Amino acid sequence: MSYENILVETRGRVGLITLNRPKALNALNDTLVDEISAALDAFEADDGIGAIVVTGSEKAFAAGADIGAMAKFSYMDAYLTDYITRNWERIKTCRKPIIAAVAGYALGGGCEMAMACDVIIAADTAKFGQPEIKLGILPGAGGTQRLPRAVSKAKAMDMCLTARMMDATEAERAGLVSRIVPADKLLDEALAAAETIAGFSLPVVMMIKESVNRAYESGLSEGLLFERRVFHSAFALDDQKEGMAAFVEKRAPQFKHR
Ligand code: CO8
Repeated sequence: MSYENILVETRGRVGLITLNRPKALNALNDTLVDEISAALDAFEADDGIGAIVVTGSEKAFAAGADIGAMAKFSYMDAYLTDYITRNWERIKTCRKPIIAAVAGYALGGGCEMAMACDVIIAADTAKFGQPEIKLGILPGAGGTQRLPRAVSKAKAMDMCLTARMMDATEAERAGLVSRIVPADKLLDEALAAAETIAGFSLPVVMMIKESVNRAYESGLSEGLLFERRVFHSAFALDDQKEGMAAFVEKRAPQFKHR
C-alpha cells in the first residue's frame, strides 16, 4: 500500500512508521491519521512484526493538528468530520506495543499522539506541550485526560492552561517520558527497545499491554483481579514452559509465539 503522509518500513521484527509532512512540521490531518490506522492494521496482521515504532523528524514529532485545515471549521464541521480523531483510538486498540520516538516538537495533537502510544522515548531535543489555549480551543485528542494521568493534575493544569512547553528532562522527571537519549541515537534506541520487545513471546507482550492499560481504565481491586487472571492464563502457553525451562537449563529461551 502506498501512503501520502507517512513512510512505512520494516526493520527486523519492528514496524516503523515515520510521519512525513515536513513542510508543516508533521501537522496531523485526517489522511495522516487514517494512514497510521491502516499501517497499524497491516502490522498487527503481520506475524513477522512484534512491536511498532512511530517517529517524526529531527525538528518535530508533530506540531499538532493542522491549524489551517481547522481554522474555518463550524461546530458541525468539527462534529460531523470528527477531524483527526475518527481513527484515533486505533493507536490504543493496537494489540502490539507502540513506541513513540520523539525529537523536537510534540505539541497539541502531537503530544496527544505520543501519549496514546505505549512508551515514549525522547531525544534530548524533545519539547512537549498542549498549546491549544493560544488558539482559542482546548486539547481534543486526550490531552486533558492522559496528561494528568501521566504527570499529575498540577502539572497537566499548568501545561494546558499556560501553554508552556516541557523539555525532555522535565518530561522524564514528571513521568511522561520513559527515557531520554541523544538526538542522533533516537531511532536506533527506539528500534532496539522495540526489537527487544519483539523477541519475547507475543501473547505475553499483548497480555502485559492489556494489563497495564487496565490500570488506566479501572479501580485497583478490579485491575489486580484482571492481572491475576491473565497471569494464571499465561501457564497455558508453550512459551511459559519454554521460558522457565530455559532459565532452569541456563540457556536462552526460544519462544514459539513470536
Ligand atoms: N498546523 C499547520 N501548520 C503548522 C503547524 C500546525 N499545527 N505547526 C507548524 N506548521 C507550519 C507553519 O505554518 C509553517 O508553515 P509555512 O512554512 O508554510 O509558513 C511550518 O509549519 C514551519 O513552522 P514555523 O515557521 O512556525 O516554525 P518555527 O520553528 O518558527 O515554530 C512551532 C515551530 C513553535 C512548533 C510553531 O510552528 C507552532 O507554534 N506551531 C503550532 C503549534 C500548535 O499550536 N499546535 C496545536 C495545534 S491544535 C491541536 O493540535 C488540537 C488537537 C486536537 C485534535 C482534535 C481535533 C478535533
